[in-house]
Order: sequence, then structure tokens, then C-alpha cells
Amino acid sequence: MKKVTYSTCEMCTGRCSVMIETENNVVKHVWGNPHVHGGQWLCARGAAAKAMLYDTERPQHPMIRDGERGSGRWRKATWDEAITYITDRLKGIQDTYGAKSIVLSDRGGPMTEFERAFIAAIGSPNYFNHHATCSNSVHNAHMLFAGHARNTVDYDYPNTKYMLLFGRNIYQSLKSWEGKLVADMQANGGKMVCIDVRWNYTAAKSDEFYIIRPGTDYALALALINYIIRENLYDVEFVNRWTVGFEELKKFVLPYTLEFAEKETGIPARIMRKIANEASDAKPHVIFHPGWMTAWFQTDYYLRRAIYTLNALMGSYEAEGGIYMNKKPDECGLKIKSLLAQVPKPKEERFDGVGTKFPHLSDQWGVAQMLPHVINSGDPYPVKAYIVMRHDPLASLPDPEFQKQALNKLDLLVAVDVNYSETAWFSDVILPESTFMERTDHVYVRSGSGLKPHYTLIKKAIDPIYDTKGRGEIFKLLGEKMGVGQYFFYETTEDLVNWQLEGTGYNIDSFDATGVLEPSKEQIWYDRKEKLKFNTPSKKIEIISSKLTEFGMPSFIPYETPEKPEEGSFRLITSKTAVHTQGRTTMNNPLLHEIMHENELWINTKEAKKLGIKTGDWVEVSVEDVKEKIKAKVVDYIHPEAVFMYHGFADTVPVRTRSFKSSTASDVRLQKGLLKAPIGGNCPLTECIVKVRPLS
Ligand SMILES: Nc1nc2c(c(=O)[nH]1)N[C@H]1C(S)=C(S)[C@@H](COP(=O)(O)OP(=O)(O)OC[C@H]3O[C@@H](n4cnc5c(=O)[nH]c(N)nc54)[C@H](O)[C@@H]3O)O[C@H]1N2
Ligand SMILES: Nc1nc2c(c(=O)[nH]1)N[C@H]1C(S)=C(S)[C@@H](COP(=O)(O)OP(=O)(O)OC[C@H]3O[C@@H](n4cnc5c(=O)[nH]c(N)nc54)[C@H](O)[C@@H]3O)O[C@H]1N2
Ligand code: SF4
Ligand SMILES: [Mo]
Repeated sequence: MKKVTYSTCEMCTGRCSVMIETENNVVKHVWGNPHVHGGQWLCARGAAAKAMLYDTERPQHPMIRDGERGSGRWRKATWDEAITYITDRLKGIQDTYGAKSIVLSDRGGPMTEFERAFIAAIGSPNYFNHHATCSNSVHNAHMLFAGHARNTVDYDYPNTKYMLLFGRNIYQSLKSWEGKLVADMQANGGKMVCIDVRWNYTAAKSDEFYIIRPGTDYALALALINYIIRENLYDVEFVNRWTVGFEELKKFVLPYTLEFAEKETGIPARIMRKIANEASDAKPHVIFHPGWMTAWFQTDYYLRRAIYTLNALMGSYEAEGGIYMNKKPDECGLKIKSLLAQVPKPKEERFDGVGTKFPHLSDQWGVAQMLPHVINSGDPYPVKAYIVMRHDPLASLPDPEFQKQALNKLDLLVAVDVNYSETAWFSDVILPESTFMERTDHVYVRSGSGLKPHYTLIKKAIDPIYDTKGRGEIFKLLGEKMGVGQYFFYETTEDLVNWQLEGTGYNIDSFDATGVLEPSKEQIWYDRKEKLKFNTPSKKIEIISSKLTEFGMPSFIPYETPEKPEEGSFRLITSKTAVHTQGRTTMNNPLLHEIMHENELWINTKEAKKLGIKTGDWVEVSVEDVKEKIKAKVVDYIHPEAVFMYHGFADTVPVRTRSFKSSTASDVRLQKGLLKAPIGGNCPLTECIVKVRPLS
């Protein structure tokens, strides 16, 4: 019988709403959900979900290591054996060292209640997630600037009149729903300006594209602020009503003229003047998009504060076409229960320095790159077990060899994954999770729909085809054996969903109509004059942050010119391709692998000529003793100081035969020594200077 199930795509963490078409327990196709975002599009990866489901090269049953770590020798286990193996060891660690010596990381986001409930229930404060290599510094900066997480605000793209992207590759590093809204903005006449160190799909689709010298965006932002203030191009009423620290800002930015920024960035002063004037003419329907990936520079925290300041100067907060605050369905009277909220939050000191060494960083996301260092040093205390859930640190954090040496000292390493990730392959136990088509998770609020907030979920379309389980069941089994079964009180996750919805008049079947529960048919906007919700101590945007002052930290720092690589050396830039997700999720997907299975090193035409390199030539890219071999792609539109490669094309797991065979250069191996935590909490991935030489 044919059936349609509404659910959420998990081929990346964009959380697009999908419609899964099935017949007799077989997935026929995955489509976008026509009822959300004016009709959801799927990207190539979403459309390749079925190929992942029926791929035999994913773990099909629990596995326990039967040789050295990483040796690839495994024995097949039953769920009971695997769960008992894990919990016996966890209990031993809990008794000897305390629960805090058990840490857990995941991919973050709103669909993480099971694992977070588990780690808190056993008494460990040590939940963290992948954001140290993603948007940690953006998040942390915005928390003390406006009292909002990076993702408790979003962008009203369709009504935007002017958007400047600071390195946000919005049409290629996709969230499909977001790409569609940006396309709507362009169709509605909104102007898009892209600032990047290299050409990409977004540059191709922008009205204007400027190449910037890597690492100099802060000079651009400070000069724009200075010019906008001097020329009275800002929203005086908004700034007076909703910000503190404007006078200090005005003084601080004085030295940063457009001419100064031109020397630093390579972008002509007349262009910056044009940007400032056009943005001001369009205000408040303006977005200075902070993006993420300049997060990988050491001083990014302060760049973020500067970019958000530009938005405050434009009065963009809670303005049509600007940055809005995500609303929650409970603000429209539809409140549901949360599993995580039932569990007391452990109060002990965290392993990663949040709250102690890093008083200004938020414990919501933690600082992942500290883990290998803490395992090695035992400071502030020993870490003995690591549960890694839908996260692949060996593929996504720098220096996998250094990480492996540290992880090898653990008493227990457990991976919960749908794939043989690099970390799963190095672990002691693999717990194979069912794919999003085969499981039901808890209800969550989709961010990015915050003007008309809605609840949705991952809902099972077919029974698991292998001996896998969903996260709700996995953490229930672990919780019960650890003696905290009271927090995992549901029989099935479908029951849990019904418990969450108790008293609302809805139940799990209510998602069958459109896939979402949307309590308000109208968009919700806060009153910009009186009711903006900035969760800072002053309840305003803190250009001078009272918290930073309290921690003895400045609210601005002077701009410093980034290091210029010497002749034959370049700054290594990495990012995403439209057809793959991050490091390993889709590299071995039979369909996506066919479309793209190889990486190349983009190098500027003039620099390539100096080194005698042509497109297609093999080159060596190196950092100290790490030497990677890759084919060159000579391009005009990349800054001469930079070389670029797509992330994630170096598979070391032999059972993923397709991507293993076609494996090319590894960016994370080249990012040697970069497991550091600068001020914003992000790994400084872009502080990577590589040597390039031709091989023939
Ligand atoms: N050099 C370099 N490093 C980078 C980046 C880069 O561009 N260059 N990008 C960075 C960014 S922005 C990020 S967000 C991180 C991401 O880093 P990660 O979070 O580690 O990467 P993902 O590929 O999203 O997913 C991690 C794991 O989740 C698994 N997975 C997928 N679906 C499911 C599921 O349904 N259940 C379970 N249990 N597991 C699942 C995948 O198989 C994969 O092993 O990488 C960062 N690292
Ligand atoms: N297809 C696909 N889509 C994805 C993902 C995926 O893996 N695949 N991952 C998702 C995730 S987790 C994330 S975080 C987002 C990331 O989305 P984005 O934030 O757009 O991240 P990236 O594509 O890594 O980097 C954006 C751009 O920053 C540029 N850049 C590097 N250095 C500088 C600099 O100094 N200045 C400026 N101005 N630009 C610079 C890079 O050239 C790159 O084009 O994408 C999401 N969407
Ligand atoms: S962007 Fe693509 S892979 Fe990511 S959730 Fe949306 S459809 Fe799925
Ligand atoms: Mo990310």
C-alpha cells in the first residue's frame, strides 16, 4: 500500500521538511514537503537519502572491537551484549572517577534531547557538540552582544532589500529551505553582495562579488562602522533606544578609515562607500550576514561583534527584511513537554573550561577541541569515557593523528552513527542508528520558521531494514542499565511524542496532515519601539558588554594585519561542496559519490604560473611532516594568498569501498596543531599555512 510520511531530512543538519513516499515498507522516494516554506526544495543530498538507506556499506548490527583500536577487527554483537559491555564500563568509571569523567558529544541542534538527557541523568555536566568547528564564536559573540544564541535569531530574507554576505556561501553550503528564501529575496528585487576570498556558487548568483584578502573582514567591518557613523547613515532612533556603548564605539573606530581598510582588504574605498550608502538607503530591511566561516580565524569573536553592530546600526533587529527573533509555538499558546527538562542539570565543573578558564563561553555548546588535551593532561580531572553521537571528530576536527593518540588512552569510546565514520572505526563499540527514514524522534521546534513557529519531528516511514535502533531506544536502553530508567519512561518514541503533546489536543497522528503543528497563521513580530527581547543584563544590545567588562575582557580589540604567507606558501581555505555533507556523511553514498568523488587544490593563476603548475598537475601540499598529494585547479578568482580545497575527501575506512578507493588529500591532517581554543571558542582552522610544490 502506498503511504506518505512527513518527516525531517537528516542528510545534513539543515532540517528541511520532507515527505517520504513508501509502498509496502519500501521507500520509493523522498520529496520536499509542499506545506512548509511555501514548498520545500530538496538538495541533491536529500534526494540521495534512499541510496543511503539501501546501501550495504553502513553498520547493520552492533559491533564490539576485537583487536587494536582502528585495526578494523570487530565481532558482531547483540544489542543486549553491546549495551551491557558499555554500561559495565561506564559504571566502573563512575565509581572510580565520578560521572564527570564520562563525556558525550553530538551534532547539536534541537533534536538532541535523548543523548543530553542521558548524560545529565548519569550526573555528568559534560555535554558538548561539534560547534567548536562551526559557529561557536558567532554564537558566543551574539550571546553577550544581544543575549541571543546564533540560532535564536533568523533572517526575513524574502523582504530584504540589501544583504551583504561576509563569506556565507548560502547557495552552496546549503540549507535548502534557506536557499529558497534567498532566491525569493532576489526575485523580489533584493540586492545581494558577496564578500569572499574566492569565487563560489553564491558569488555567481550575487549582484556584486568582491574578493577580500583572507582574514581582513574585521578591517572592512570597522571601516564601514566608522563611515556609517561619520556620515550619519545609521538608524538614530534604534541606536538610542536599544543599544549601550555607542559613544565608545564611535571613538574606537576613528582610526579605521575606508582608505585604511582598502590597504588591508584589497576592496576599493569607493566600493565600501557604495556598500555603506546602499545599505543605509535600504535600512532597516538590511542584513549584514555574519555567516560562519570566518569563525576559523583567531580573533573572529570581535569580527562577529562588529558585524552584529552593523546590523544594530541599520536598525535591522526585528525589522521586516532584517534579523528577527525566533518565536516559539508556546508564545501562541501551544506548549509541549520536553524530556530533557525532566532531568536535573549537573552542577559540577566542566572538563572543557567553560565557566572557569572560559567564563565568557556558553555551556550550551562547549569547546570540543579541548577533549584530547584534557585526556592527555588529566586537568581539571581525568576523562575516561567518550560517547560520540552523530559527530565525527576524527573527520571534522584538525589533526586526527594527535586526536587518535589521545582517544587511545580512554577506557571506553562508543560511537552512535548511521555510517562507519572515522571515529566509529576507531571506537570500541559501534551502536548503529536507524536512518531518519526508519525511526521516530521527539518533537522539536524548527528554527528558521520563527515568524510562524511550528513543531515538527522525525517520523518513521518504514521499519529498520537492518538490526539498528533509533536514538530514543538506544539511550533508553543505556539509561535503564545505568539505573536512570525513570527519565526514559516511554515504551516507544511514538508514546513519548504523545506524552509531549498531552493536553494540547494533538497527538502523533496530527502530523499526518502537513508534517507540522503551526499554532499561528499570522507572522509574529515584537513591537520594535517597546518590546524587543534582548536577554543581556541591560536588556539592550551591548556594544560595550557588561559581562565582558566583568570578566576583564575588552568589547573591541584593535585590528591586526594577518600574517602574509611567504613565497610558495598559502593560507589553506576549506569549505563544503553542494553535493556532500561535511567530512564523511555522504562521501560514500552511491549516488553522490558518482557525482563527485575527488578533491582539487584551487590556486590563483598568477601564483600557479610562478610555481609552474597547470590545471590537472599533481602537487604536494604540506605542513611540517604532513604531505598530501592532490591535483591542481588553476583559477583566476581566488585571492593569491589563499589556496582552497573542499573538505572531507580523505577516507581511511576500508569498508566504505567507494570513497576509500577514491580518497584524495585530507584537509584536517594539514590543519596540524590547530586543536586550539581562541577567544570565541572556535578552532582556528584557517590559521593553516601550507607549502605547495609541483610533483612533476
Ligand atoms: N577542514 C574542515 N573542517 C571542518 C569543516 C570544513 O569545512 N573544513 N566544516 C566544519 C563544520 S561547519 C561542521 S558543522 C563540522 C561537522 O562535523 P560533524 O558534525 O562531525 O559532521 P557531519 O558530517 O555532519 O556528521 C557527523 C556524523 O554524523 C553521522 N550521521 C549522519 N546522520 C546520522 C543519523 O541520522 N544518526 C546518527 N547517529 N549519525 C548520523 C555521519 O555519518 C557522520 O559520521 O565539521 C567541521 N570541520
Ligand atoms: N552542501 C552542503 N551544505 C551544507 C553543509 C555541507 O556539508 N554540505 N554543511 C552545513 C553546515 S554544518 C554549515 S556550518 C554551513 C556552512 O556554510 P558557510 O558559512 O557558507 O560555510 P563555508 O562554505 O564553509 O564557508 C563560506 C565561505 O567562507 C569563505 N571564506 C574563507 N575565509 C574567508 C575570509 O577570510 N573572509 C571571507 N569573507 N570569506 C572567507 C570560503 O571561501 C567559503 O566560500 O553549510 C551547511 N550546508
Ligand atoms: S539541505 Fe539538503 S541534505 Fe540538508 S536537510 Fe535540506 S535537503 Fe536534506
Ligand atoms: Mo557547520
